[in-house]
Amino acid sequence: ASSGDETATFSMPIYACQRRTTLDHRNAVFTEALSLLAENAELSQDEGRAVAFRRAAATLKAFPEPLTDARQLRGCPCLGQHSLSVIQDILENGSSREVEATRRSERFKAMKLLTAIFGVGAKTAAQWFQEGIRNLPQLHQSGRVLTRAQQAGVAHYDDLTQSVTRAEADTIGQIVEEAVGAKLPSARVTLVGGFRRGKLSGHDVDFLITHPEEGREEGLIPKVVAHLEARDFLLYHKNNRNSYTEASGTPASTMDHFERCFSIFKLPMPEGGEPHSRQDDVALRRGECRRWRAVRVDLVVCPFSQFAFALLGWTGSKLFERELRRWATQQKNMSLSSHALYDNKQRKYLKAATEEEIFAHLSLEYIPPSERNA
Ligand code: TTP
Ligand code: MN
Ligand code: MN
Ligand code: MN
Repeated sequence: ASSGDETATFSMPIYACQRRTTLDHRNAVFTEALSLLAENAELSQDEGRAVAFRRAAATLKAFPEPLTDARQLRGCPCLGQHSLSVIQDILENGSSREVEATRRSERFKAMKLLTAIFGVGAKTAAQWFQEGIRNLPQLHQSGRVLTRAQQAGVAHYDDLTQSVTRAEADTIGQIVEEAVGAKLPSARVTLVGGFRRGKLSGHDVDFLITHPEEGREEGLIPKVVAHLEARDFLLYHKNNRNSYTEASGTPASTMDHFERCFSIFKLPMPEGGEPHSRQDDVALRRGECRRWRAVRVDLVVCPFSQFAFALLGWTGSKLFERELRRWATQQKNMSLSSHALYDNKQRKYLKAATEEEIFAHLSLEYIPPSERNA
């Protein structure tokens, strides 16, 4: 129906898992502003607000044209009063006062800096901030006792706050494949996380490992870790055993129960390459040859029958995953996790060998990884 003005109303599905969201889009100014507010809410442990801003940002990532007038947004889902006022502010003034004030605030800056330490979450950082700690020297002076993870996080802070390139991810992929192949031939290693969605850089590298004969994958992590350690590829690791059973499985939870390893790799740098970090410069001036950098790596092992669910769950984005679970619960009366899909009405688990089958069980159009960048 004609509405008497030029802005065509176009309809966008409500759930991000119903939409195709590519890495590049037309509204970065708006999505970056809303993402900063989401991040600030996460740092304040206000999950509800964070999700609201993440959903609003995702709506704009999927918006097909540059936004020049708020009226273009009629019919778009997940834009609450707060997000709309931020958008309006940017349209009128080129930036949002709230966003810029947050960006400059002492709390936001310090919380970002502290949570960038591996092993430090919002809760710990808030406590430190409360005690007056704003940066690494102050953390050091405070004499706080750090966990083993945090000690590693501080020691490799410069490297770990520098993004990982696709080339580095591929090099680590070769190292992981060699180690896995040595311990369990014909096991399969799949690059997941942001790099599977086509990102050109990331904060870490994620791998999913499985074996076509179910059961053979059990206990693989400690063996792979020993292999990597013997070759001096690990600066830090923390292994977790598989703790999943169908009975124990609150099936729709965010955390999964796979055998896994959160690690920091010692990645050799190509000879003659540029020194990467300040630590490198210092080492080189001392005459030490320190041609490596620290990189966060997640290794996850799953039983073959859960592979499709684990692949879908570990590919992300985090909002896309959240929306898939919300869709499953609200629209299908099903519970989706990285282990399984349970149909509450039929009271049975629905099997799937591929991601395509999971989307089909959920009555969703298949969305490939490169279009899950919500
Ligand atoms: P991340 O590595 O945190 O995120 P990312 O790879 O999308 O982005 P980045 O480039 O910053 O690394 O998580 C990857 C996926 O793994 C994400 O969809 C959430 C999922 N995941 C789980 O399913 N369970 C977990 O316990 C964790 C830590 C992540
Ligand atoms: Mn952190
Ligand atoms: Mn990742
Ligand atoms: Mn990860």
